[in-house]
Amino acid sequence: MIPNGLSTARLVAAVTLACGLAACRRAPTAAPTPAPDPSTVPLRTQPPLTTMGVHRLVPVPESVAPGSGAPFALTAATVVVVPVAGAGTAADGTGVREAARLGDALATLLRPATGFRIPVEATDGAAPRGAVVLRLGGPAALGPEGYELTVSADSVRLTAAAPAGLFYAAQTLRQLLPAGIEAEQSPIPAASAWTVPPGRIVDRPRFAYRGAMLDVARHFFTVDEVQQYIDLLALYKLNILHLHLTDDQGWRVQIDAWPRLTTVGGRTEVAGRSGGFYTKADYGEIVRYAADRFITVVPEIDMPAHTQAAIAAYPELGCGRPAPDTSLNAPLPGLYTGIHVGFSALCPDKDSTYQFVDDVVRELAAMTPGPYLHLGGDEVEALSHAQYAQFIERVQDIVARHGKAMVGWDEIGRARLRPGTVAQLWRSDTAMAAARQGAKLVVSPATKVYIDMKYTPATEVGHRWAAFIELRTAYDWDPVTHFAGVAERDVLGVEAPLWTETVKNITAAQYLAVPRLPAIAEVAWSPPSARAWRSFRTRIAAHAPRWRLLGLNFYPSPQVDWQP
Ligand code: TNX
Repeated sequence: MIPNGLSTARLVAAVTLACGLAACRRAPTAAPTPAPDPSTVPLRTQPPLTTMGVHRLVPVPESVAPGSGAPFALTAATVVVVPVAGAGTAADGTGVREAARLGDALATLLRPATGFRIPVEATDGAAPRGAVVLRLGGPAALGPEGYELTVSADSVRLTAAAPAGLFYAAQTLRQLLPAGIEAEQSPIPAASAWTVPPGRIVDRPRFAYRGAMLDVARHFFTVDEVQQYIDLLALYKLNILHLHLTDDQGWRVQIDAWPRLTTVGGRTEVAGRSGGFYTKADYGEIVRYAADRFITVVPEIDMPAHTQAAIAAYPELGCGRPAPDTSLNAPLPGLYTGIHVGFSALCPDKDSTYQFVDDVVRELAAMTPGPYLHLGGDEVEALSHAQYAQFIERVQDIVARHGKAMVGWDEIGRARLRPGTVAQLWRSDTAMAAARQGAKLVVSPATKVYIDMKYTPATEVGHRWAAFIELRTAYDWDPVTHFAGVAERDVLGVEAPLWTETVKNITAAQYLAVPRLPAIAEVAWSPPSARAWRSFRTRIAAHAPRWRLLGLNFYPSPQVDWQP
């Protein structure tokens, strides 16, 4: 599905066009701009909200009820309070520890811009006036991720039945404050500016699986860059980071039993630039950083196709077919640096292939706390139907033996699926074949959520094979009604893949992800009755000042009247 003759040279230059001062901070390839004199840079302030409403909230909550009375104000006297006794505190203390950790994280978020001390206090008594209170023990009906956020002049109360809900309540509180809250130093001299309007939000997600995929195989992304991507997911209440760890162009995760996968297979990337890989410690660091933000890592080792990097490292894994000529500076025989797909395949007829898969799955399962391992299964051109089906059936059994559920791209619907296997829909009817076998679907239609697609013919970075995807296209669809024959119960959730053939660095990734990823996060989180494009386009407009302060590059879609 990849067009030939892609002009990689022209791609990233375009990305920096929309990149303001703060947005360029982390961009290694951005053209150097002379540092401006801080005294001449106007301070951008976003006024506080005066009534509670959906104004700036993305994803839009299930219910928002404005209150009467004065707003809550963060002041030099504000404390964050975590109750340690009373209803709902887990007997084993983990709940209290998690609430305390989240209290610390919230205070850490509020301190730099406000300049207030904001101590965190564990208490078994009543919270003092003016406190921000995080309490576990809300009604079970809120579910594992829901929350209530109640704001009055006296206090802000974040309540949830489980820790993830407290985290999401804090993200909502963050968005109710002026964007200046994201600043490293106070941009707002008047303390009275840090107010939150009175009212009550009750909120919980529509889908349990709300994901984003980052392809670190076509271009490698460092641990720090992946963490920046995780921060973006967390702000919009996404809870799955699918890492596409291997492909023809690179193998990016250490496997002790097969060391050449990374020492050889990780050496390069698209266009012959030097690649990279994650050691087990690196991978663990990503998993922990994500988990602290209630994000589960779903690692993908794509097979049987998309495996040229592994075959270059261990030629016996293939059936002896030569790799296509790679005109773009491959540094070693067999390493592929082009962007064709479908040509490579693990040899499905040798038992040694399944020993390899078993080793990889065993090591990957051991370093992955989440329930899913993604084994790809897409775009196989080199095998017969029978070979493909037999391969998928055998590797599913291997994943199950190592205690995980397998996810595969929708083509796996052509094989016999085990109960619990998940199919990721991207384009084809084979997703329905999977659903008919009882598989749950992760919905990723290429024409809506492939955020490696260009926004318009004029945006240079990205592909165009599936569609041009402007912001409204990414927003205005429903994951259930969009597909004939799919019911709400078939859908586990929604995921936005970012393939990186054209994406050389995190600045380019952000340009493609923002604002589409927040739009897709709302598709995954919010009830259909609360969603509407006209509302979304005004709400998302208020996020631009926040992105600038966060140093996030974004595409300033002309469909939105962005706030300065
Ligand atoms: C199709 S979608 C692919 C990827 C490419 C992508 C580019 C899918 C399962 N496979 O290998 O990177 O198109 O848009």
